[in-house]
Amino acid sequence: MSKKHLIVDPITRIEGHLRIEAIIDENNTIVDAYSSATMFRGIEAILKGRDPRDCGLMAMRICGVCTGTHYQRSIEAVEDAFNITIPKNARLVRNLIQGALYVHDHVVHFYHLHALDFVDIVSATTANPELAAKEAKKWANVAGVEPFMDGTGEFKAIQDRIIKFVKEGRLGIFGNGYWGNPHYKLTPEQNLVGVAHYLKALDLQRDMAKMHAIFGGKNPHPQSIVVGGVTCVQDIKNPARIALYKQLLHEARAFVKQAYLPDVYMAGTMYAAEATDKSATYKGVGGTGGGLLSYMSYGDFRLDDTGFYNSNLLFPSGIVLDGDISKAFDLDHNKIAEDVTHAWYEGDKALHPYEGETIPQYTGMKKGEDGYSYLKTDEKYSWIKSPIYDGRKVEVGPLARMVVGYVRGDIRIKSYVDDFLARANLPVTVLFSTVGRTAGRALETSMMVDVMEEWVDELAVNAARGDLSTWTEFDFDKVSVDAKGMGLAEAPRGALGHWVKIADGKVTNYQAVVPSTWNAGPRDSEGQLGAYEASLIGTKVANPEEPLEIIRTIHSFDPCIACAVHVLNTKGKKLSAYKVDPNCKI
Ligand code: NFE
Ligand code: MG
Repeated sequence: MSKKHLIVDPITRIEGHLRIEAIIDENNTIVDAYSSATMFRGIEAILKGRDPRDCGLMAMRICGVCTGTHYQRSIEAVEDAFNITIPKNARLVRNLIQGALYVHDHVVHFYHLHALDFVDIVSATTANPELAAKEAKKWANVAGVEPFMDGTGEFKAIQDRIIKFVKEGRLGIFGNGYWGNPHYKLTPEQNLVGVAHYLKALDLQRDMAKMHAIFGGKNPHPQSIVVGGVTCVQDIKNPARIALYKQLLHEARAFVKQAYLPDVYMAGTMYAAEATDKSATYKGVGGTGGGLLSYMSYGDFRLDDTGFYNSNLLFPSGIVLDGDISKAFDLDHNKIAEDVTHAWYEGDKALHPYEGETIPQYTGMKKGEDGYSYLKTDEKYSWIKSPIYDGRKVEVGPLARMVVGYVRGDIRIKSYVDDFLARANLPVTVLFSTVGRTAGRALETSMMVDVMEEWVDELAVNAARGDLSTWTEFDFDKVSVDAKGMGLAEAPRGALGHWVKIADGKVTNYQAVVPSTWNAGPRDSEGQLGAYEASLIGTKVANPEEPLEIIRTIHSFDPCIACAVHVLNTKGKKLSAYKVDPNCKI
């Protein structure tokens, strides 16, 4: 039998549009894979010619998911250009806004975008609710806590709701799952636990959005961050606002510790065989979905006020290569470049983001003999560029942050990772897998809800002492000489950089290289696979008609293609023209 060409397009339950083409052999094992962003869109172009103080508000419209992250990175790039440092309150508030985003984003990802790759919702209808309650208690106890949900009655009520939906054929958004696929490994009771927490997480994510808005002003796009600090001094002064933040954080913490983490122990254990299956890896370490095994973190969440690039960080920066956890390399931003050999843009050499160009050059798809359109994988095949670090492809994201922190010997990160592995009785190499990527995100969330309690207390104490400073005054006309700056830190999905060049008080070049660009990018000029592509190699697909394994691994990165694709035209060529009529009546 010859090789088969499998296409998953679009991959759903993500932000944006993503197409995966995978080549499977006669054993249904993936031997090659291509990741393609199929839409062209952009924000960076409209930043050119603007006042740099306005960039943040526009740059954050790159995405509606990781919103405040682009906002903050953009503001930091301008602060870096002008050498502006921010007051302590501003640092803490920014940490609290970002922290709320991380918790919101990771919980939504695990339950609403990813859980149904592990949890078979239809199987939950046959569960025994009493045993499900026991199962929930068992995994909570593994995590060292009591379960989030009360017990049998609550599980029964949720099961009755699902049975009703299934009987009436009203599965709604759950209607198109690959229910019954042999690569679903949980028992009916475990599936019921997963579905029950899925529904609980819907409430939680609403509260996390509120938390984000307390200091951010609103959600999804906050508005209280400005060059030099933050504007929410009234919220810092008001003990009731701080108390509300703490209360919502308390609720989030309970869910993360008593539902999310236990569910990750449960899934991690039930899917451990995949996570440690060496035959399914790209480079022979870890297990299914491991992929590149090279990780990069720019580092983030400043823990003191010694300056943007000098502070101690919650997530250390660094690079770990080829799954070698004996050493981490220091990050040198000069080694970052974007290659467009296989992306639909003009250009013949990899460029540093300060010099970045984005000139579209769409070369289309090819028609197969079967009449379907296929990517021209030898040529250009994606709207996402291919970022490289020192000529290497790397993975970014929560797992990368955990691995880099772990290898750096960061005490806090090491304690969360070691505790997880000890309780689950798993080796550290289990992290190099699809399940490990998902566990890494849960560990990060667990750490985040703990450290955010420290930050909010620090803020309350500082305000109570009378320090209400939130902004560093500067004279724009004096500082705004020709300058360039970068905001290099982290977003929920990984390393995020914004680079800005300024002349005569106006932006002359702007470039963002985002986490999903690093992970979802196509091959580079050397033919090195992107992180998504590499992660699929060696995976066995139980039923090619139902590519559950492909979706599961790609989802473990939490793709955001809206973020990954931007337009920038450094030559000032007109890309399109829009006329907005403010008096238009619809
Ligand atoms: Ni659109 Fe994003 C995050 C950024 S993308 S969600 O996290 O930056 O990869
Ligand atoms: Mg870009």
